[in-house]
Amino acid sequence: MKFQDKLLGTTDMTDSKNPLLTSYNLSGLKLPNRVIMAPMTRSRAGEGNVPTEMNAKYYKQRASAGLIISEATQISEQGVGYPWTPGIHSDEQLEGWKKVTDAVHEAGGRMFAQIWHVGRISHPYFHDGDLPVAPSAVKPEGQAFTPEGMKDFVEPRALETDEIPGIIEDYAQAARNAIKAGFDGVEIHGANGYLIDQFIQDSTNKRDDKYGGSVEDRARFALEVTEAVTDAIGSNKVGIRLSPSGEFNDMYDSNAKHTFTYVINQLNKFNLAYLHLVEPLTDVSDMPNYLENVTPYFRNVYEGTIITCGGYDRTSGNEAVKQNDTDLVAYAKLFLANPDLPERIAVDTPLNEPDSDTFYGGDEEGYTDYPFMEDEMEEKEVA
Ligand code: 8OZ
Repeated sequence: MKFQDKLLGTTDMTDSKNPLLTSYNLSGLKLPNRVIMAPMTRSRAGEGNVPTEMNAKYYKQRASAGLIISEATQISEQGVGYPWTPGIHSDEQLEGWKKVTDAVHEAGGRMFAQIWHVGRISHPYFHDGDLPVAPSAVKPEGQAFTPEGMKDFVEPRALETDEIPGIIEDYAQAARNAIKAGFDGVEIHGANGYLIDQFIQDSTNKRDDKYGGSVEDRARFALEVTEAVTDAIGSNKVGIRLSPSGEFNDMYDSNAKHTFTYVINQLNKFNLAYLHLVEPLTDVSDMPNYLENVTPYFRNVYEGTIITCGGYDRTSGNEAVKQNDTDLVAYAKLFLANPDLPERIAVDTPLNEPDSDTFYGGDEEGYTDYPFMEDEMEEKEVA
């Protein structure tokens, strides 16, 4: 019997040793465990930003996750900001994704697509020399990663008010495309300093139309995207990811706690599949109005399912579920390096170490060649 079947058959809410391995009803989608594969950019898509057989193999290997969330996936050409990241707007890309979702489903898994527009975190290289677009013409500190190497970020072009409905429709169309390509749902990427986050936070949104100014107006874009996407595919198939204390991609908000409390309160209206919270990756203890631990705080604000992500291991993940700080725990690097992470949590076996040299770009090395426990046991038997 495959581990996945065993797990489906044996785990229930009474698994007190490993609360992570209890099942969960995600808006009608039955998850056999609460170990979620976090979205991770791997920069290994094929020509035309089309997912490949190799990408299908990578995700299939990880099908024992309670839920796989895909790497960030562009809703349009305008939304591109990194090399070899997949899109979900062309027919070829949909065909590529169909191979991935078929492989994951065949192996007993479930998968959401993370839908993404990078906004200012891009470079004219990706736009035939045109400027990247953003809420306001505020240049990020730092450099864009291009196939020609690192290049300084540029000052983006501020979007005209009448361009915004078209971008919201691109998110909705990407969601319809995801369902067509066989995904079980979508996660709106509202985190980590990309377009939606650039609208929410006041260091990157200096607009004076209805999409900027007060927190209500800065949140408008995120909420209109959420409304369009839920109208397109149904709220039970939609999650959203936010990073309320994140500084990645040169982000800052003068009152982050207040800003995100407003956004998350508003999200309660949509009855989403989940809210996915990224814990801060930097020390924010000296930043006024920033939360050091976002998940326990927003647990008391958000009424639905929460996924938390950020540095959890087996013990702290189990503890977070047991304490009811969260419903589900997403693992990034540990899932990258351990294709059978739920099985390893079940037997409490040592974990493979992720190799950061092979995180982005390249081939099967550091992608599909991390060993399963069975491989390790066979190696021992041979030796
Ligand atoms: C690391 C490198 C490239 C992209 C994110 C999509 O932060 C990303 C990303 C992370 O959400």
